[in-house]
Amino acid sequence: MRAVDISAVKRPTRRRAHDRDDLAWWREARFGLFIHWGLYAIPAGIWRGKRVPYIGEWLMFREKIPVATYAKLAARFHPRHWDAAAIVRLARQAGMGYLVITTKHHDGFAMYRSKVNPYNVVDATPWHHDPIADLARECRRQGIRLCFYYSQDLDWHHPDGAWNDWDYAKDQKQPDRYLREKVLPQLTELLTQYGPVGMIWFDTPLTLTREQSARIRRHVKRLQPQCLVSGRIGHGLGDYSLPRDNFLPPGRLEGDWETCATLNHTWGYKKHDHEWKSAANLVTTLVDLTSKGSNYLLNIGPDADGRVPAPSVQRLRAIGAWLSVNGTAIHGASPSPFRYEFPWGRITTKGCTLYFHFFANPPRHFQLHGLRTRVTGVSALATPRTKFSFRQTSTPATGTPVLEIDFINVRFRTPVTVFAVHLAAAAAVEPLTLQQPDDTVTFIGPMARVGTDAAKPEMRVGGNGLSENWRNTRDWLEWRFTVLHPGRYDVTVVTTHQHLEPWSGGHTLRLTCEGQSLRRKTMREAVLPGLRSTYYPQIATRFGRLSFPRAGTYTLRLQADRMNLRSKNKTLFSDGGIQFSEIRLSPAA
Ligand code: JFZ
Repeated sequence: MRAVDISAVKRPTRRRAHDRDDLAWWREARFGLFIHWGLYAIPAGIWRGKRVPYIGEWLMFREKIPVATYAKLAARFHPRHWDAAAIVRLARQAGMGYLVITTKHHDGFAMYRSKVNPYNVVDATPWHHDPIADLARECRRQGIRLCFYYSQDLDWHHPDGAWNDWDYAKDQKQPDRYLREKVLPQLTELLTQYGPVGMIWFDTPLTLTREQSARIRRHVKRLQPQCLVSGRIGHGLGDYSLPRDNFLPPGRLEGDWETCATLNHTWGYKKHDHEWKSAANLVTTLVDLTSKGSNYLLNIGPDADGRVPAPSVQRLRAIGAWLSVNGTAIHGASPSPFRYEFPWGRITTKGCTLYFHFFANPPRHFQLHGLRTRVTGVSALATPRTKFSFRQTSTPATGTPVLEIDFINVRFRTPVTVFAVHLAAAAAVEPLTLQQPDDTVTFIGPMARVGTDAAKPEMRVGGNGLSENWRNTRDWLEWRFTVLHPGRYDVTVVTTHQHLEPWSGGHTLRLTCEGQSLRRKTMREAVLPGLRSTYYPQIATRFGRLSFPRAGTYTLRLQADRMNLRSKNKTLFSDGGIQFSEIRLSPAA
């Protein structure tokens, strides 16, 4: 069974120039509110007295609840505390520019007035009310872009929808009838009943053909040409790309991306999920994603009464407070000129200004390697009159540009403090992987050359920056890099996996550089701390030591000597091969 390629990665098409403007508002926003709200908020992650360990909105599927049973929840849906104005105000207070609400999730229940299907919140509940009409009114009034989540493939209520094979025989399903009877007519309703719609956020394109995805896309663009289509329409037909949920890339992404994320570990409301991320984690994640060219779509799951959990409100307002001071370094900002991240923080760009986002108090004598462009000034973003002296030199041995900033009397404001570095022109940087001022060197997939001892490599580095289809010993990754300080360095190879899926380890890898060769089996020796490890554990294997006799440019290659492929490591979304994340060199102790 081939891993499902939910190719939410937009295939480059020869789009006419004006299409790009469609994304202008979305790029300016950079930060949006995701809202998962529906009948699944009633059981709230509890079924037959048992707390379920998985994401709350998947209850019907995971418990194989018959349609007749699940539909009874509608009779209990009467949210007395639903307040659309408050929710849109919360998005504004958080510094968000758009809002994506679930109009129909996988359970097939329409959270709006649907004339083409009675299984909806107006006709099937005692509430008899259309919350989407409220949100449309409030988004218009408060200047937030209204967007709709719509599950175009999975539908566990409609006989022809995908993935309910406990009520309906799989081989009896007619997907085209489901598109004709439900998907296309409901998209017509959504795109004609509520005014301008910013985007349709499709999801889990697991069974639909390319032709069906293309038909859905054409349908949306015919009704509202400006309405964006998210990457999970599938088959690369989206207007921008999405990685898997809660995924943070190892390096800068190319093109337009959006990462959707939870505030705890569920999208739909769960009574007992109190594992809320800290405001510091959330601000740092927003900075990380913006520096890598990705939007951040952060979720709330209102309860069955329409209330937004207080911990969600607190955290969104905390992010908003940070953006009220530092928003210019995020809203409308472009990614870092460097493809890799920094141990001290991240960089975002706006015109000829770089914003240095520090995750901790910057060292007095701060250094940055690789910036070729002349700096004209350095100031604190929060207090622009606070200026810092700086100088630019280059290392004698390798000619590597070095920017030094004298961060004297810095007032560090947690969780992230931002400095504006003004340039004489658009930023230009050294293209190669570079040794950092803390003497570490980090090698990431997006900066590698993919090669093979065979005719054509099968392995590739995916748009999300991780290796894909690395299932043989012929293909390899190779980097050119610059060492500034000769010496001996400890080598760590980092691989990863989605936290609910098995880790593909035990492969014997060979790392060669400068006539030296290190050969090891990947072992789960440590899980590296960091933002990414929450959902994609960074599994570290120590590979030994490399020596560099002089400063200069070197080549490093990573190749598998022996694969340890296990079918159990194959899942719906991963091919069971090596998921390479990075290699780290750190000065030998
Ligand atoms: C999907 C939904 O199934 C889920 O309920 C929620 O709406 C989320 C935002 O999207 O979940 C996914 C989709 C894609 C992947 C994983 C979970 N993926 O690509 O690995």
